[in-house]
Amino acid sequence: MHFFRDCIVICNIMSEEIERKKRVFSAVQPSGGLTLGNYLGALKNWVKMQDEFECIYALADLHTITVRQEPAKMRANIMEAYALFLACGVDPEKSPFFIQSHVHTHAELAWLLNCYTQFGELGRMTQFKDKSAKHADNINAGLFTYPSLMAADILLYQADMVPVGADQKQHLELTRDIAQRFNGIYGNVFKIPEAYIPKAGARVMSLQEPTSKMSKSDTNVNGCIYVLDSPDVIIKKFKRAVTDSDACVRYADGKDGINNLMSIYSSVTGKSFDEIEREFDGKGYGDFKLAVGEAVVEELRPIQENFKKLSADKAYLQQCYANGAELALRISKRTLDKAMKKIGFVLK
Ligand code: ATP
Ligand code: LTN
Repeated sequence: MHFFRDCIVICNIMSEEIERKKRVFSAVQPSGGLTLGNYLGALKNWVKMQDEFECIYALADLHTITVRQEPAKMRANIMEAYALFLACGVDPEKSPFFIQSHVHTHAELAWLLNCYTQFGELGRMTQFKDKSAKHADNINAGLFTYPSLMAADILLYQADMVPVGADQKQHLELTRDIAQRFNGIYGNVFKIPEAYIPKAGARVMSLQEPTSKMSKSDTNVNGCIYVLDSPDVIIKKFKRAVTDSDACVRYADGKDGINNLMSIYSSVTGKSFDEIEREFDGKGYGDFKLAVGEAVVEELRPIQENFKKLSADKAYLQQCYANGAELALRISKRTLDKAMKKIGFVLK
């Protein structure tokens, strides 16, 4: 008798636990060389969120072909990114982690959403404007409709929260607008997701040009730290980081280089800006830059070691992404079917 009562209590607790957990979805493009910006702005949070939330993560490989890719390099980038994300702590046992092109519902819902997204809205996206300026010879329709595919990624999973760096906020807002428009016509089909933008690491800036974000497409290699850079290279890049003539480690307007280094140090060590200012009181920029470099090396060391082991085990990686895709398809197909039915398609 007690046994059955206990079972019911446990089941109730478990179902409350399942109901209470919010769902998180995020994706990153495997477009080569994960940067410290990607890691601190996105990935580190992915890992942290896994215990508190029900997380689903993806490599957005379909998004990468908005910019011309070399086939062999593209394949290598996808495999490297998959292993690297696991090495950073994405746990496929806790969070389905899949490759976007393996789950056909993404491209399908993206087409549907394209028909509920306005030309004017897409034209206002700053990423579109930036990327079309950068790739003036290839301003393709995919680059323009990129945000509808991103909206499909998110809305398929009825995600409550989407952890991204600050540069993706505008795309998230458009996703919400598209979802609200669709729901306004057809009833409650999509959950309206919230952006989750971490304070520390939200926008890691280039070490050479601290007014623009650290980016793998940066032409100055010293501006960008890669997660797989060797310790020597990392220290060298930090030593060369642009600062100012004030020679005082404090967070203030106009000190973009130092502000950026303080943000990086804070997000890696967990120290507040006040603590950092006290730690380097009376010390020069040379000491500070070295300390930031060393802290970053220590943060990345275990990741690099894990990466080496994981990338040698192709069978394991394959099993992880196949399982991830199977689960993702099961969840996303329900949303796609619901949306298609509401629009008026005849389902098989
Ligand atoms: P590109 O250099 O081509 O613009 P990217 O480095 O921005 O690419 P994305 O795939 O667009 O790479 O970004 C992956 C994730 O990393 C996103 O969540 C994005 O917000 C975050 N991110 C990218 N760069 C930074 C940065 N400098 N600081 C903080 N977060 C970043
Ligand atoms: N557009 C994003 C990558 C991305 C994404 C997503 C992020 C594709 N689909 C869904 C969050 C949710 C980028 O360029 N960083």
